Amino acid sequence: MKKVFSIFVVILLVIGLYACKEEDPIIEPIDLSQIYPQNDVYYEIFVRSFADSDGNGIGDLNGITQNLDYIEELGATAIWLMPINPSPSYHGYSITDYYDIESDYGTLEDFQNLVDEASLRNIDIIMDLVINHTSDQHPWYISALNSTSSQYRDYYIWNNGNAYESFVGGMKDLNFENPEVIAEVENIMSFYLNMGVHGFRIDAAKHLIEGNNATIENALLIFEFNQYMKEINPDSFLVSEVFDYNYEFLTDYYIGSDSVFNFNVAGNVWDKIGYGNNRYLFASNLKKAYDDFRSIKPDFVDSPFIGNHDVDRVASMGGFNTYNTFEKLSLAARVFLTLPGSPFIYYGDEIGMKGYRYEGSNIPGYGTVYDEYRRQPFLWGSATYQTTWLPSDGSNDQTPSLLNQKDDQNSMFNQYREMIEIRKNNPALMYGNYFEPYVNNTSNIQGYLRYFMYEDIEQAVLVLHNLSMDSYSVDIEYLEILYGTLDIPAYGSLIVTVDPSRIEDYI
Ligand SMILES: [Ca+2]
Ligand SMILES: [Ca+2]
Repeated sequence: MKKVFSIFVVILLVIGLYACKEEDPIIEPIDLSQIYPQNDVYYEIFVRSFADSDGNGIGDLNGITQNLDYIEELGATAIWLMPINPSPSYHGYSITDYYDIESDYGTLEDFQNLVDEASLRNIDIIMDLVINHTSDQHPWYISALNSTSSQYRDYYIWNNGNAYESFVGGMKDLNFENPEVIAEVENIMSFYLNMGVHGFRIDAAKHLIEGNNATIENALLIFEFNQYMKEINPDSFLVSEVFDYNYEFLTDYYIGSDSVFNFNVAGNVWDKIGYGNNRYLFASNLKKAYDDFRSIKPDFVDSPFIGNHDVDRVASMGGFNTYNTFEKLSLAARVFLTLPGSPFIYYGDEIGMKGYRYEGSNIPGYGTVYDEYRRQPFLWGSATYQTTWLPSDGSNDQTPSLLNQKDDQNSMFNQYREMIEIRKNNPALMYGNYFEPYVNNTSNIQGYLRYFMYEDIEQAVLVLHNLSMDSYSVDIEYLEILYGTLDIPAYGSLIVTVDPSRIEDYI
């Protein structure tokens, strides 16, 4: 009897489920962010300078966790954390332990908490993977230096008793001819992927292996690392840092990388928008690079940026720092936030912070500095999270703080926020890598068409930028204005949707 009753209940449940389905057909909207997990809007954070949670003046991981609200408000969907492992250097690019957290920044528990809290908000975290070299304080190196019979001796590259270094400052290159070194890197990757990290930025990718065939050998080494990553998480993301402004040196890295930082975009923005040189080449120069990447990897995910920790702040660069600074910076932001890929915003650029490199200057109360002032404390405008580890050099005395910018609709912060929102709301901007220069490009107006199709989602967006000091009126057929007006002011932009069946008219 009990069994018969159970079967009866099951039959009723099945009928009920079918009835529900027929009465109430639920069509789930397509979540493209799930289909394209490598497309994000990144926020690059130098932890020491971002947010201090415990009042010692040094930024830390809990400071980031406590400010995920801010990162969400800006609109970023992912974070790149500059190195967080223990290191004797202030910047962290010389690691002494790949499996622990720099004590200034917190603990592994704090890091797990950050990853978990970010994940609850659908914010991905990628880490700097600094594997070209270790610190000369790393136990591997100390052991290798002290004994030629050390099990770690072959982790490094020896020449007349000296370990090879690509960079100065106590950074000793690892030996990628040694399979044990490769296994160590894979261990590090799996350790953090298992904590929930979304992926890695491969630091100094072009230096991993040196020599005549370096490019192809590095690309293949990264391919091997990426294969390993994808076995753990198929949606993970690997972006290579190949510090070169010539796109031809970036392309081969698409053999193994999901993405490569597009130094070509940065160089063209600085040159054409900052200095105003050969403006008529802007969109066509970008296209050349995209087409080259596409030849290796048709579904490449680009990583454009206009500033990072290795260059002077864009606000301080020649061309930007002379006249119309605010207008040019806003334009540069609208450009790189409408290009294909996952744009990387360097913390502080969204509030127009300045920053320079000083060659060995002595700063009272700190000591000798080199690139610290490219990585200055974020200007919160309130003491709560302000970091104070680096004395002010006065370069940001005139820069409005975040607090001052939030309520000002025309502030740099709100321009970034608005552009990120437009990007995320328009699949032609956010996804895919379609990019074709606008048919009527001139020296003053540089535009491009972005197009995207997935199942029944299809969109075409025309983006026009006025690179000149004069206003410019355009007469175009469009469906909807997403940003700006047909009278494009000096250094302004116009972003419109157009009929996707007629894109040939615009390119
Ligand atoms: Ca702190
Ligand atoms: Ca190397």
